[in-house]
Amino acid sequence: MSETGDARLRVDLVTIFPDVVEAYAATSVLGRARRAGILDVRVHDLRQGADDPRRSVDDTPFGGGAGMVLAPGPVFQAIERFAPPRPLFLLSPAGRRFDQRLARDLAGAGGFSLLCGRYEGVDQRVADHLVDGELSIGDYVLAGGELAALVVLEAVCRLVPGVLGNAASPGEESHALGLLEYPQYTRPASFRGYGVPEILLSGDHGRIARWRHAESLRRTLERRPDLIAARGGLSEAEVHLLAEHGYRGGAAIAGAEQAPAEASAQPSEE
Ligand code: JF5
Repeated sequence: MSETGDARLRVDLVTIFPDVVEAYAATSVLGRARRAGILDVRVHDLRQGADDPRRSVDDTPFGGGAGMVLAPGPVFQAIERFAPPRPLFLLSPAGRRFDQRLARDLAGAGGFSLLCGRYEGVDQRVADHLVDGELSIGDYVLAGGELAALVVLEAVCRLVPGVLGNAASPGEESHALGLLEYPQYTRPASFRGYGVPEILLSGDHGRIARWRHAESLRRTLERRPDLIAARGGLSEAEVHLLAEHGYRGGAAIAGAEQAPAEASAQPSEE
C-alpha cells in the first residue's frame, strides 16, 4: 500500500548489520504489517555515518583497555543524516528496563527510533548528547544492540491496532494486567495419557473465565510474587476466587501487602 505517511507507527533502526535486522523485520507479523502499510519500519546502516574509505565506526578506548568503542563521529553523523523520529533510544545494559508498560506507551507514540551499539561500548557523548534515553531488555550482556532492538520492535509493534490477526486484544493479555498467562490446551483431550482440566470441556464459559483468572493468579503467586507485590497484593475478591479453586495460600499474601513476602528480591517491572 503506502510507504509512508499513513502508517500507525514509524520505527527507525540504526545498526552496522542492516541486512540482518531487515531480514527479521521483513518476516512474520512485522513483515505482514509493513506490507499492509500499518507499520513504517526503516533500517539504516550506521556505516553511512563514516566518511573514511574503510567506513570504520570504532576506535580504541582513551585510557587503555581491551576492545573497541563505537566512536561519536559516525554515530552523530548517521543520526543527523537519517533524522530518525524521536525519541531515539540507545540499546544498552545500562538503560531503563524495557517492559510491557513501556511497550504500550511506545505503540501509541506515533514513532520512535532505536540505535544499536556494538563493540565493547559506545562513546559516552552519544548517550549524553545525542540520544533521548537508553533501554535495556534485561540484566545480561549481548555482543550488540541488534537483538535487543528487535525484541523492543516486536513487543511494541504487536500492540499496534491491526498488526495481529486480532482474535484477542493484547490489552487483555494477562501480562498487560501484571499477571502471567493461564495454561492453554488444545486437542486431543487425552494425549499420551495426559488429560485436560475438566472445566475446559464443560462449555460453562463463566466458570471457565473464573478458573482462568484463578490460574493466572495462582501461577503468578508461585512463580513471580514480585509481580503480585508490584500491583499491591491481592484484593479480597481475588483471595476468595483462589479459595474457591482450592488454593490455600491467598489469604497470607493479601495480609502481607505492607510486609512483602520473601521472594521480592528482583526489581519490580510493572
Ligand atoms: C550493547 C554496549 C550495547 O547488551 C545489550 C543489552 C542487554 N540488555 N539490553 C541491551 O546491548 C548491546 C552491548 C554493549 C552497548
